[in-house]
Amino acid sequence: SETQKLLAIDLGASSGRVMLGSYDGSTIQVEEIHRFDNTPVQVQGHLHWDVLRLFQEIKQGVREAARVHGKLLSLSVDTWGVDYGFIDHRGKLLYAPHHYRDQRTEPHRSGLEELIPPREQFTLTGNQPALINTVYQLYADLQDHPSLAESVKTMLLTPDLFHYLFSGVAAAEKSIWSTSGLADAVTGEPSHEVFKRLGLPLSLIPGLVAASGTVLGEVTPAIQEELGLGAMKVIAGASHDTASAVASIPYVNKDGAAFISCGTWSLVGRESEGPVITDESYAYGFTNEGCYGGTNRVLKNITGLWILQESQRHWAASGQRIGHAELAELAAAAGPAVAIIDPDDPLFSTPGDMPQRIAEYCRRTGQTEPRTPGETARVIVESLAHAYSVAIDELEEITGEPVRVIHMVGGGIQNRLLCQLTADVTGREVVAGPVEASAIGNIVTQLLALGLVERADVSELIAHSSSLITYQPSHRTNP
Ligand code: ADP
Ligand code: LRH
Repeated sequence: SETQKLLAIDLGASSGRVMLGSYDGSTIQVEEIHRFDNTPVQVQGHLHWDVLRLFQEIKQGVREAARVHGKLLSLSVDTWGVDYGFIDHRGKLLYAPHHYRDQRTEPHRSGLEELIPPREQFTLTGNQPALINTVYQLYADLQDHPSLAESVKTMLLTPDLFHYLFSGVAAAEKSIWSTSGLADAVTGEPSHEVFKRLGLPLSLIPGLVAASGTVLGEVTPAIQEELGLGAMKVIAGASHDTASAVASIPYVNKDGAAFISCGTWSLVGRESEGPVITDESYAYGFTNEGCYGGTNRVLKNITGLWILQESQRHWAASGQRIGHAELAELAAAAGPAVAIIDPDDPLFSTPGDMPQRIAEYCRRTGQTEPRTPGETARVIVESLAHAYSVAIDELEEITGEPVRVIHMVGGGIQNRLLCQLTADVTGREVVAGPVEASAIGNIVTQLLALGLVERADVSELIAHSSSLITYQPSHRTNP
């Protein structure tokens, strides 16, 4: 049969890419068309995403794909969670969306938590309360600038914003809303209860709520002309990058499996029929988010390779440029970690001099300070493996099901040391792949939305389309 071609636009917190997916009826091939850095901008004391440049880079990739590959059926955007832009009454983006690491939320935390205490937020939404959540950001914005209630027509979470820029259709896709702290735990729809209790205008919610895998419309004629495209559909796939990544997991047996999605963040979890909302899952710091098909995943957001990325940024600023692959090798060569840090310590959550903060953490906890980039990277990677191990054990406890195999996906699995240490410290088999998990999951949800593949065939289709690496626990580094 004819090969179908479509585009996945996958935006992570550290980089974005336009990927071509080709499906010939038996295999999905994914090819990178354009990759670009995603560097936030500090302006007037606040941290923002440069979304216009991101849109420009995306368009460049779409133009290139159309030039080389001709007819493209559709595109879909998936992005990191929680952030949003405001659309005004003229239909324009009001200002560059804030980055979730911006610190304007902290002063409003207690005000919000008086209106809805954290444990109740968890019950209402299934989301673990966190300052980065949309709900904390939106509440802070409206407290700081009450006039926004008049000047804003709609708030659009990041993937919904790009879909709107491409198609003119404003929608609330369920998987991305499931990261917000503003959606109902059971229905997945924006929660009127939460909006009302916080005094947030209900009118901000987009009129259209879209399940993952909804055809929203067509790329506007103006963009078709600008980029030299034919007609092309805009699809809300699983618009949260983690939902897309999880849609790409080549499970052999879902029951005994957990996943770790490794990028800027490490997401450790497993799929479940419904949300897991108990005192235990709350106390351990788990959250519940939506999967393609309306099921749930219960997971923990662990501050992941961000700590490594920020260290690299710091070294580069002082003249020492070390790429990802090189740094992974230095960490492997450095030998066992001289210290173990808690990646979720607040010290590591905001931009800054990470190597210095790691040294500070080690002094505070009476451990040896790593000195070289290799030793520092080793501390980070080994600490992540330890954090994963704790989360996997907790996951078994809160779901009451043993975890026998861990699927690791995302850019971070190119760090083979991280995968091996994860197998060693957790004492479980690790199956690593695919690397471009979000892009592949994005393509798959589009193929499903277009009726070109069947749900039951997806795992196998992905397994035979990707190269997977298995790591056995060696017990070498087990504590
Ligand atoms: P995000 O989607 O959050 O932007 P990615 O899934 O692209 O993140 O993963 C990026 C991370 O993957 C980098 O921070 C780096 O630690 C790791 N990585 C990328 N390429 C390599 C490589 N060649 N070797 C080792 N690690 C890599
Ligand atoms: C990972 C991710 C994660 C969280 C965070 C803000 O890229 O989407 O699942 O939502 O970004």
